[in-house]
Amino acid sequence: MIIFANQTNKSKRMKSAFILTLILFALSFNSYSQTREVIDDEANVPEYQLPDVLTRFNGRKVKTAKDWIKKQRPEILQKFTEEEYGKVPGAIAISDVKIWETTHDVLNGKAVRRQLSLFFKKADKSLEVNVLMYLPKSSKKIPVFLGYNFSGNHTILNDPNIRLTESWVNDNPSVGIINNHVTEQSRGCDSNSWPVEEIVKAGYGLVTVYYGDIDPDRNDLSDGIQPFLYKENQTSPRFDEWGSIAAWAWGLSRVMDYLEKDELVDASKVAIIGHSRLGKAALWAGANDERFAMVISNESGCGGAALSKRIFGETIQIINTSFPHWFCGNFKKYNGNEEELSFDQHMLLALIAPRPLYVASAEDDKWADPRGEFLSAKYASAVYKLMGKEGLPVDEMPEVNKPVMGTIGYHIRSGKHNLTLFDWQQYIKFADKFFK
Ligand code: GTR
Repeated sequence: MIIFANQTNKSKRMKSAFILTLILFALSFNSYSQTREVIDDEANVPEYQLPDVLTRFNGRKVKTAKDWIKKQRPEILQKFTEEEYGKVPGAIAISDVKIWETTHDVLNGKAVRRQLSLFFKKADKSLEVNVLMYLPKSSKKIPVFLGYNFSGNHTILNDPNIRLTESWVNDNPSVGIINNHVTEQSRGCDSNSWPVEEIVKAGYGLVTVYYGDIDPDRNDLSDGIQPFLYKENQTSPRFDEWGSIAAWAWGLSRVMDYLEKDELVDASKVAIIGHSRLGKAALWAGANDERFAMVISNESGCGGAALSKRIFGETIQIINTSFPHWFCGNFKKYNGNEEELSFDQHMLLALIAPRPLYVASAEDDKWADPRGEFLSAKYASAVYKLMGKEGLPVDEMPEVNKPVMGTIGYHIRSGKHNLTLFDWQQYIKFADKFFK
């Protein structure tokens, strides 16, 4: 059962009493949360209260689009920044761009392949970010999907011309990723998730980057982009400073800085897409950077589209324990303590409004809580409506493999946690609806 929290003074007083009780409880007993089992049965979901996206933290109601834009939106963005993902403590711009190639007759003469590197430099530090683009041949500027890949640009297609990343990569010996480095063997190993020909045929470009070029996905606070902004003697981000998800989101914005200057790309039509942890990064990038015209979250789950207060599948405690580097330090205080959150992920989705947003789940991906992802999209819709857009066109979760598309799109597909051709086909349709 969901109850919307109403921030009246009385409820605030009750809340304080409740917090005190909770603290005392936590001190005197071994916290229930520490031993809490993973819930994957709807019948066992505990009752929870969601904050209303149109009620401000001071209790006032948001009644107009102007109030949303001027007051509520910045306050919500600030909460997520300080309490969950962490702030970027300064600015770093692209130092150099090196275009390695622009080849006009790839994919049987239908596409252009461009490869380039963005360089970031500060004092003795330097970071190279490889960008791979496939675009349909055209005299016009092309709308694109921009998304991170998991193991290197060369994994999305078996094309011997794609440059290999030299960054640290998660080991996967079965495809030839050994000692945290890619080899020739891993070319095309993730091509099932990247239907490049279909994307190009539909009139879209694909721009992809290996996320580890921005920040390798390991709990090492000395690599990646964050150290570029450490103050003297600082060795890790402060409690309210960027974790890896915020770093990856930052990276998407820097790629956008480049795309705005690329003569082949229509930068007013860039859809950012991400699967799983990269879906979390895409949502956070979309919330922060309104230049992204569309945001697509593929099974982003906990810390992405799924509600945190709804305890189902992965929880804050689990994610913060498995991946301590993903979120900012402040987010750890919500481990097993979700009721203390003054916000939830439907408010993150609302930050995308009024831009088109697609949230996708998979039936067998209970870990990401499909229903929690759907409800989040549903409760974000209030902001879309306030801004004169449809939001999600349904109130109840649609059947499996029956996508729905308002200004918010949603589907739950059959099968496992993955980015599939079916998912892409829906994203292309969704993009057609708004970009063509
Ligand atoms: C899981 C993690 C999820 C999700 C996933 C992925 O291990 O628990 O939150 O991000 O990884 O990125 O594939």
